[in-house]
Amino acid sequence: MIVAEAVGRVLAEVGADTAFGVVGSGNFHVTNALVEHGVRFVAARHEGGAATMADAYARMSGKVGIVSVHQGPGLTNAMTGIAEAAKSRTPMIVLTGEATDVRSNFHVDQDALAAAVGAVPLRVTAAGGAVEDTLSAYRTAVRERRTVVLNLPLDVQQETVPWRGLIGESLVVAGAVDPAFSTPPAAEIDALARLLAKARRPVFIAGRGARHARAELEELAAATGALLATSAVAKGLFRGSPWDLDVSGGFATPLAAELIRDADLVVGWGCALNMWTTRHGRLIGEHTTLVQVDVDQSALGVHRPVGLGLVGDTAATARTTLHALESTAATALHALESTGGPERGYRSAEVAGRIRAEGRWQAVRYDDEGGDGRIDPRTLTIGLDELLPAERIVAVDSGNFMGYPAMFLDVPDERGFCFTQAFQSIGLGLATAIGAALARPDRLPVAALGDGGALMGIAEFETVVRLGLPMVIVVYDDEAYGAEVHHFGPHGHPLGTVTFPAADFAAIATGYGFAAVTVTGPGDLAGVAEWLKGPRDRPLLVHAKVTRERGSWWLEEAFKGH
Ligand SMILES: Cc1ncc(C[n+]2csc(CCOP(=O)(O)OP(=O)(O)O)c2C)c(N)n1
Ligand SMILES: [Mg+2]
Repeated sequence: MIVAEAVGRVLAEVGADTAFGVVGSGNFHVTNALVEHGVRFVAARHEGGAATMADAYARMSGKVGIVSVHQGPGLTNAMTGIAEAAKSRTPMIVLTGEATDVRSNFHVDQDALAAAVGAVPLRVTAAGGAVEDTLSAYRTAVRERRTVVLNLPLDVQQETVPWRGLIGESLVVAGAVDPAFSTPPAAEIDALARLLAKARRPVFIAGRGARHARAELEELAAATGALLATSAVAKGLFRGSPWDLDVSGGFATPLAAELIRDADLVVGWGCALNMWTTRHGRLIGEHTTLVQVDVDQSALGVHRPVGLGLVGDTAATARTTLHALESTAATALHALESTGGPERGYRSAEVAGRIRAEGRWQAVRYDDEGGDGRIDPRTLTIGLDELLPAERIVAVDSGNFMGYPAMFLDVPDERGFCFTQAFQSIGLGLATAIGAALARPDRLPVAALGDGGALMGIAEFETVVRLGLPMVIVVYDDEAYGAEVHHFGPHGHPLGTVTFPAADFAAIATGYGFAAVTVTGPGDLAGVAEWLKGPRDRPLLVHAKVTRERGSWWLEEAFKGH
């Protein structure tokens, strides 16, 4: 077989099950090999879409994301999505053809491109090493949680390679010692146990690195009376717990912000504790002890100085800390018991009551500002939250509007929310929803987009229809790059470069084969209810003309970070 086929076959045999891409001559054979060996191939209409779909698929399925692109422009088109995946440490492999002859039109320095955005450039350099090079890419992606660009030089792709099977090599992959299951040294576990035993108002904030650790964190939190919160990328992790404060940071409810600010101990679990999650540090009280647990030593204390930093897997560390607490019964448990039964730590009847009453954004009072053919985005999103089935998977693009769906749409768990915002790019939301939808076909996919992001990613409208996804796309249309309008408008700057004439999204979507509803007031949501009744054989686009007088307050936060 030729090298291109061997590469595809190796990835299929080690467990890749879905690949996303745009096929050209330089990745034709490798893509066909993937398909021949049982991998589902999803054709995107733009490589940027393909990369983000694979990223979202990996995040929501727990499997390695696979992308396949043509050399040169195929790869440059994919770069924004690759940057997002690399920043998010998504295990992903980008298979790309490579023109090594500098006189080729397709030639560009692909290693430099990959390295520039934090991806790992690797290459199949000769037929003899094709299998091992591919396995090495897979290992790097999985074990180090990296996004790998695997260059497939066109001449090497055509060389023949005998297929000897993967017996020895696949064992190497499967038997890999995963650093993710490491625990910190006993002295550090004891230090954390002591802090928890002493704390009166502990709060856990779980991030991306704790999305597999719900059970362990809930047990430790129950034993120590901690309240539970997440960063935006882990939204939904503690859904259903009476102690769930939902997202910490810019999207936090006033109650969550108050309770986190009043904590005497905050433990970040696999969470960067960055400016978003801590509101530039304002959610961390002056006398609060901050602890951070992360698999990556280099992540400790990067955004906030921490009193204690532990290197270890979040689930394993939580489990070991609980054992330490239980086994030092004389000291630690005594302290725990003295806080008294159900009123343990931060878990009082009063706090429970307040979380029940004010713990969700839907319960926070506001004055509806809709009218004159425009709907208040809060009213729109609360209305959708009530209508859409609870089994949903929500993807959110970037922009002024983004907090509304992130705050007012509940999700069933951490695999119900896909937030590709590490690079803060607009235009990734729709592809994110497609990748997420394919990872969780049991859930209704919801893509929340601004008009700017929707038009940037519109190439994938056709993909949604072609794949038959029962998706709801909500366009929060203010006929502008609202983020810029609200940032610069108050200072009297001209806004002609960031405002646009009205676009008829319902007509555009109908042209692609969508069902469409235009929403100018709450009554129009009846059209959404109608579509939900079935048969849902076409996706639905909700064109919401939203109020636009005012910028959102989380946007103010965002611009402080520039
Ligand atoms: C790829 C990219 N280009 C430009 C920006 C700068 N930017 C941030 S928000 C925004 C406006 C987005 O407009 P829209 O999708 O309509 O959302 P809105 O802000 O109006 O709610 C722009 C241009 C960006 N973040 N990413
Ligand atoms: Mg807009």
